[in-house]
Amino acid sequence: VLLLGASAQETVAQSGGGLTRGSFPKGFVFGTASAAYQYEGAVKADGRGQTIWDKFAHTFGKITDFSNADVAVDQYHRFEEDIQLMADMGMDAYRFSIAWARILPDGVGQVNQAGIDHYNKLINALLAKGIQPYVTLYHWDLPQALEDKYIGWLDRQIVDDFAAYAETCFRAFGDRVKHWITVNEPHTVAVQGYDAGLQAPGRCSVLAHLYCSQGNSGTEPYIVAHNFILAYAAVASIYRSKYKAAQGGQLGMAFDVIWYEPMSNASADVEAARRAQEFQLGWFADPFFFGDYPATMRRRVGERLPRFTAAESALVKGALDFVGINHYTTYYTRPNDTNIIGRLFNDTLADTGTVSLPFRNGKAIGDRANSIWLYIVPRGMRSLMNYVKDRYNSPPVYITENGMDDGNSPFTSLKDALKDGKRIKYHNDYLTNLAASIKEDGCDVRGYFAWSLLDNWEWAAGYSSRFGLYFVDYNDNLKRYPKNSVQWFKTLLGTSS
Ligand code: PSG
Repeated sequence: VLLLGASAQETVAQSGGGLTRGSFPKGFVFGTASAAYQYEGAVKADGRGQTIWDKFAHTFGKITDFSNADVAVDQYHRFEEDIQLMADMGMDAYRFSIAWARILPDGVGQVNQAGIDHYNKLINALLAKGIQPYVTLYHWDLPQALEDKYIGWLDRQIVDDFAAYAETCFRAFGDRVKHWITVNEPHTVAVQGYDAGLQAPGRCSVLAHLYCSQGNSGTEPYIVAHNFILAYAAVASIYRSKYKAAQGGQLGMAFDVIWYEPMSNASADVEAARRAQEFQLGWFADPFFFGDYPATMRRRVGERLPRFTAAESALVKGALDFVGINHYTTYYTRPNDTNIIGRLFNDTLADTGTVSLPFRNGKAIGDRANSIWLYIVPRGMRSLMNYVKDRYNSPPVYITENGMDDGNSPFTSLKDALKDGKRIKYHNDYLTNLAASIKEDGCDVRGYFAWSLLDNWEWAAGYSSRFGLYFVDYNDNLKRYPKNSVQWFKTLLGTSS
């Protein structure tokens, strides 16, 4: 069975799996994605301020391999080389994030010209190779100064400060940047940062504050989420009134979305899967399309769920130009209203009254990647695109992230690490389902970004996880080597019929 699997992967690798650019609509955008803290390194260079992730990564016990991203993959200094790697594959676009603390080291106030200069160089170098910049304004690296000043995203003041930072970026880069992803995965931040406490700023109240010294898992995720939504709306309103006419760009957010399949056909399971999705995508997307949170959330979370005033609701509704979707995996879902573990570890999960698992009757839903949460279920992509189309009336969508990781074993030779047939099959199968959702189901999907260009620093998993199309040799000066998936993408992107 193992041998058969491997040879099937090789066949896909050689043929390109039958996918070509022609499998997608004209103008469909292909790119790779990254994030400042996971890539840049150079954390003290050119006046950059400290961020909550610098502090978190340097807190003992938070990162599984005891690493930090002080150096990461050094893209701050190697961006020209890396842009050549993108050009070699024939990529149309690059999604990267700007580090707020390079632009405004204290989060507010004095602009750091060296930070502006850096991103100008990066953007110009991309455009010189014909690669469009898709810019994330916030990929989790909040300036520590704002966490110290008012506990960051928990305070309404963040809305104005984020808007001022965004406006600085529109002014500096908006003549060349036409796609802005304001916030990456507000759901992940709310849940991992303020409920489970597994990511920065590491707040939670689970286990009687034994794990996090401060936080409230039952209330803070909802407050933070609310401020993300209001911050987006403030930024969109500024962009539309002051910059859009001259710059002509588009604004969106990138939502992390697991696809939930009912554990069985039983109506309780079907209901549970729907509810899990309302608590994930609905929590953030419903306000932008309907002006309020899902009714299910209001019913279950009650007074802990903040309310939009009529004016806020009007500002939020219709503020997204496109929906960004980071999609990796699919789970089975069933109801669970006595969720003891959920209550202990994760209060928003307990609020959903559901449990989602990658197993049914002891059988996995798909092959697993290296990350314990990442099961490979390509059909989930097509189901999810149809869900977005049906629930939100066909908004334009970009897949802002999709990919899988291998482990980082000291016993794997470089030669073997470059043989990533499993990754090729992953992208082939997810892209095949994406193409079907567009061509056969009529979903309006405009582009696809593979996570990630290079192996990089995978947050709490540190360097133990390798998501790259290119391998990075952490033992030899961070040298980049193409994995086989690079050739696969090159073939896909080079064929036009
Ligand atoms: C969060 C949640 C899921 C997947 C990925 C993320 N999920 O529940 O399926 S994090 C996301 C992030 C990026 C990471 C990448 C891989 O935006 O920075 O490196 O995915 O984990």
